[in-house]
Amino acid sequence: AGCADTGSSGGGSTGDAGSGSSENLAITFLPKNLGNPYFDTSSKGGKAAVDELGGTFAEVGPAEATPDAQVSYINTATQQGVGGLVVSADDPKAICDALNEARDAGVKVVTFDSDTNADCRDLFINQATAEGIAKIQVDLITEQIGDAGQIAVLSASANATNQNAWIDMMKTELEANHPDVELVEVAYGDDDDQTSFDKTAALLQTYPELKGIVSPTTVGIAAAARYLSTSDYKGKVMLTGLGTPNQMREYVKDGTVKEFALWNPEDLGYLTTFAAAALVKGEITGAEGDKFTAGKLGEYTVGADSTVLLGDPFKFNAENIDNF
Ligand code: RAM
Repeated sequence: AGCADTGSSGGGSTGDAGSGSSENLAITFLPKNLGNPYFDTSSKGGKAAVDELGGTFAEVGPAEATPDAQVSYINTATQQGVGGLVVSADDPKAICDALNEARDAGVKVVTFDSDTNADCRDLFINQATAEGIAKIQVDLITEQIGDAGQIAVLSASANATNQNAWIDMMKTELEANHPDVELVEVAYGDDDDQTSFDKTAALLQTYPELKGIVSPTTVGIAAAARYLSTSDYKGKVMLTGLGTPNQMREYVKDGTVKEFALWNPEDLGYLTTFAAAALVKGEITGAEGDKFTAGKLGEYTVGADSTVLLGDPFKFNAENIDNF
């Protein structure tokens, strides 16, 4: 299933005299941190796409999702002369200089999952609209607590671009449409399992009236579910947010969690790689209206602010969790 603009010439890209053989499809994935099953899955999709494209895949990343922990990995990728660098940003600004140095050296920079400021990357691949991700979580928690009472948010790290955008929109949505729900605290588990577990315990202790916790991070929701599942709060304090079906299955089955949401991280990694490759090949520049084909996922069009949208989030519950 080729697209119309490749084909007979053999090269496909414009510019210097070199043909397709000069395409640098060494693609490096740099997640927020290593050891997170969500990023293991997005990297799996990324590797599948790199293999299809005949390139070389690498994954590197820090142990902790702190604001500038990714800088040294970006610098190394630049020195190595990779073709594409794919990043889920721990901070919208702290890694910008390093990314722009990479771009000056010819590396195509694509953010996915968690963006930087728009002037430090060529493209952002967004898993779903921030409004949509915020709305689905507000709908889930308000439904589960009967649309009244105190809730808390257990987020990832305090500087995470994606969670901060979602939380802002969740606040707006709560204020506009859920006057009887009070958001009492946004706590940060740093996308670390133990920190998230401890922060869950602290929230429950600090707010005895707490009705629900929303955790917009797969690490946070899994740790919070583990805490709740063996506590007196199980089934009394509601927990929802964004989780992977594999991590959440047992907590849906034991009644700790009713329903939560996510997109397909594997597809996100796959799409991001095809976008990076299209930039490397010169098929797109990242301008609004640019079109490229992402293998089995089909054709995508670049939207405003050099952003590509994967699709809509999906809800998981006891009825469907075994299908994933
Ligand atoms: C965690 C990370 C990631 C986020 C998901 C929902 O794995 O914080 O950035 O998109 O949760």
